[in-house]
This record gives sequence, C-alpha cells and structure tokens, in this order.
Amino acid sequence: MDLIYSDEHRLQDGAAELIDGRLQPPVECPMRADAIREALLTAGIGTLREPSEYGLGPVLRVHDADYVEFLSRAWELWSASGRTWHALPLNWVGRGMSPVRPESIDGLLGYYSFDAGTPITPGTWRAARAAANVALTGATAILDGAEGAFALCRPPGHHAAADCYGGYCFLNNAAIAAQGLRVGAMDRVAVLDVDYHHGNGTQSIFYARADVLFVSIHADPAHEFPYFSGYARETGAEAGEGCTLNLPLAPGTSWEGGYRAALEAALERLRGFAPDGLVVSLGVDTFEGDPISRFRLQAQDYPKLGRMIRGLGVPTLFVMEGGYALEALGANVAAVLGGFLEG
Ligand code: OKP
Ligand code: ZN
Repeated sequence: MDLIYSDEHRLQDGAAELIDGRLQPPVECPMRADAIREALLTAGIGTLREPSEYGLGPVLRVHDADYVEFLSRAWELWSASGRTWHALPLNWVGRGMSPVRPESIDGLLGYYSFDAGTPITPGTWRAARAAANVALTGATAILDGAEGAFALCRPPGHHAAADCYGGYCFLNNAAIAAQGLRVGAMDRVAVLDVDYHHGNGTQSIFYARADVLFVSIHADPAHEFPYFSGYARETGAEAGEGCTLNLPLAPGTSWEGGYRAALEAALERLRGFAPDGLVVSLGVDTFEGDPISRFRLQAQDYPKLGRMIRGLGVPTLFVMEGGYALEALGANVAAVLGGFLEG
C-alpha cells in the first residue's frame, strides 16, 4: 500500500513539554516518524510516496480561519516579542473569566490551546501543513480506489479542534482527510480512533453531523488526558445525535481483558453505519511499554487489530497519531498494517 511520508515532519522538534510538573524533552519527537518509516520499509508493507500540495482550502473546511491565521503567525509574533525559546502557553480562561480573544501573543497562546505540552517552534506551521498534506494524499489514494493507505503524519492531529491546539496536535489530519473523502464524493465516512487518548478534536469537529461517524476506544478520561472529553455519555448533538460512540476503558486494560470486546463493539457500530470510507486514527500508545500510557496491549495484538479492521471491507486510510515507545513503535505500526493486508 502507499505509505505517504514527508521529511518536513522534522521541522516540529520542540525543546520541552510540561509533564509531571517539569519541563522535559518532548516524547513526540522526530525519531518517532523515522522509526515508523524504517520499520514499514523493512517489513515490506508498501512504498514511500511524497505528499502532494493541497493548499489551505481543505484545512479551512475543518479549522476556523482565525485559528489558521494564528497558527501561521504564532512563531513570528512570539519571536517579535523578544523570546528565543519555543512557545508554550501559560494560562487559560477559568470559570468566571471572559472567554474573549486577547491581543498579545501570550494571551493568544492560551486562547487557542488547552495544554502546556505542545510547543510552537519556528517550523511548527510548516510541519503541521505537511502532515495535513500527507493525510490528504492518503485520502486521494482511497478516492482513487485503493483498499488501504497509510499517512505517516507528524505532528499528530486528533486532539486539535476547529480552533484549538493541544496534545501535540495543531491541525487535525484525520478530520481533514475524512472531510476530504466527503468532498471527494463519499456520502458517509467513519473515523475509528484507536489511540490511547481520546480524540477530542475529531469528536468536536464532527459532533453535530450525521454524515461522519466518530467511534473511539481510549483510556477513561476520568483518569487520563484529555480529562474533559471522551466520556460514554457524549453521543453527538443535533443532527449528529447517535453519531459519536465513546468506549472508554480503565487504565491497565489488556487485549483479552476488555480491549478486544470494545473493538468488536466499535466494529459493530461501524458496520451499522455502512460507511463508504474509513479513517483510522492509529495510535499505538496502547502498547504495554508505552512511556506515557497505561494499557497493556502486546506486540502480538497489533496484527489482530489490523485484521479485524480489514474485516469491515471498507476502503481504509490509516492516519498516524500517538505511540512513544521508540524501540517498539515501528514494529507495532507495521504489525497493524501487516494484519490489515493479510486480513
Ligand atoms: C497525544 B496523542 C501524561 C501527560 C500527557 C499529553 C498527551 C498527548 C497525547 N502524563 N500529555 O493522543 O498520543
Ligand atoms: Zn495518544
């Protein structure tokens, strides 16, 4: 299958994220994409392809214009304010305060974000745009008739909402691709998010829509990031009521200890929706060795995941999200795609 990859991911290389109360080297680093690319080529999963340039049109069908403008200028504003280190937000709107758009860059960073783990660097905007192009190139492969394709997106995207960044995400690659499939004449599109963390951005983008189903298996937000999204009671709104399905699982969940059953429930809902195309937000931070996550999936479980997704018989674009155990990351992604190809 086509493996879409751009070297421009390297332009997102943050100095630090705030984690465990300390500034530490970001776990979301360029070595991740290098490890995945090498493992996929070694396993013979497919051939590398460069992304095409789609411009901002497909991005603006998912993200608000003022947010896109902010992202495109954030580094310039930050460096013009005299700072040399990468930009992190330091405060957010609290209850009882005014949720208005401030003017200074420090205010804007807080206004458009929801965490302090997502540094804006000189290359962030270019890297984020390249990742969106990678996802859109994958969507084009699916529209052109491929049964499967893999978009090696970095930075990831599923936490980014229409006008908000966080969780290492700036542009929502999976949502941009899903919307690309809709515009490209697929009437019904589904997103299956199997990253360990809830894809709050993707959920919110499609929350009130009936044409895009969002199904997610993730760690219970009562105990895990992003904390304020991903509960089972979130089922959609307005026309989209019933078109969001959250399957939160307890930290510590293993394949046989609940994950497989949740995946079967997710696939049953997807079958009921009968989508023309599927976007899988693929995070392998469900792995037992992941440094920031607490599920217990093992290497041998990932081919099963890919095979079960293939069983839907729906053209599928895999979009890379999380996964931080550098030594196992590439093999686990290759295992999912290998299982899909065999399935
Ligand atoms: C991005 B993706 C853990 C702190 C977590 C943010 C995690 C973002 C995950 N103690 N900080 O969904 O893999
Ligand atoms: Zn994750």
